[in-house]
Amino acid sequence: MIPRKLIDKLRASERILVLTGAGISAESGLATFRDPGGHWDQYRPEDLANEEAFRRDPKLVQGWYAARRKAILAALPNPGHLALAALSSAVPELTLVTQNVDRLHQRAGSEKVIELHGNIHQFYCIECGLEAPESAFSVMDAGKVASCANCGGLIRPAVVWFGEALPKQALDEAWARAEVADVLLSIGTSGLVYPAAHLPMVAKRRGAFLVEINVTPSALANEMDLVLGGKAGEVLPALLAALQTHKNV
Ligand code: BV8
Repeated sequence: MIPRKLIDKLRASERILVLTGAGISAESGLATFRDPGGHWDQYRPEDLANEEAFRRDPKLVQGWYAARRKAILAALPNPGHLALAALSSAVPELTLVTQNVDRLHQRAGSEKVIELHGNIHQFYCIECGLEAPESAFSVMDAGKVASCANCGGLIRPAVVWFGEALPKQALDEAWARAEVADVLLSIGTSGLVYPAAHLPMVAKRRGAFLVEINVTPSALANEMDLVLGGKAGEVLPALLAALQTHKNV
């Protein structure tokens, strides 16, 4: 299942960059965004993941994020997350950049995770910035609008919405790592959201070997040197096992 060429590339690699998307959390039972039955099935991105939509219908958007947060807290890292965490100790240097906001990589043991789109575990007041207390989640779970105890402003998730800039430090670091990567693994992402979807191109321009792991070809598949069709939770453990087997030869 794992081409020898990829094993050789990984064994010779000094710096690996991994970019993940919602697909790596699918086997933890979490909906993706654009697959059938995914988050966007019922809504369009513009309906939920942007500030105008939030201010227009805070109950809908808060309720959607609170429900996702609840599902994420009940979910467990899957073999794909765990294999990536183990991979980072099987190679000289691995940088993990994620578009996901679920923090399952961290729960799987990945230590250094660059979060391009923020995280769903923290909420804050859109007016004064005060971090929301735990009690705000029960208000949202009850279908009510949670507002700030300090100034009455609306409470929002600490994620990056459409039209919002990505965290500068995360973006700069991801770009810097892409420019020196010799292998890039793009895992479980449709490659449709920018600027995250630029990352593989940055690495490619600098000569990196690009690999995609996805159940269906993404929008970036034609740019890849190797496309491995399959579930991240199956391909990544096989990749780790193959690397460890060949390591001993
Ligand atoms: C910005 C919020 C500027 C958090 C999200 C036209 C052209 C190019 C760009 C644009 C454009 N018009 C507008 C833009 C910019 C826009 C954009 O890219 N739009 C797209 C849709 C065209 N980008 C932005 O607005 C970004 N900000 O540009 O700001 C700026 C600069 C300075 C100052 C001010 C402003 C902000 C982008 C972030 C938006 N936030 N979500 C949340 O709610 O989670 S995006 C959302 O999509 C998620 O964050 C998600 O991470 C992201 C990407 O989706 P994927 O992770 O790839 O998930 P998806 O469902 O799409 O795909 C899943 C994949 O997994 C599939 O391929 C599937 O086959 C695969 N899969 C499924 N199961 C498995 C699997 N693979 C392996 N194993 C499995 N088991």
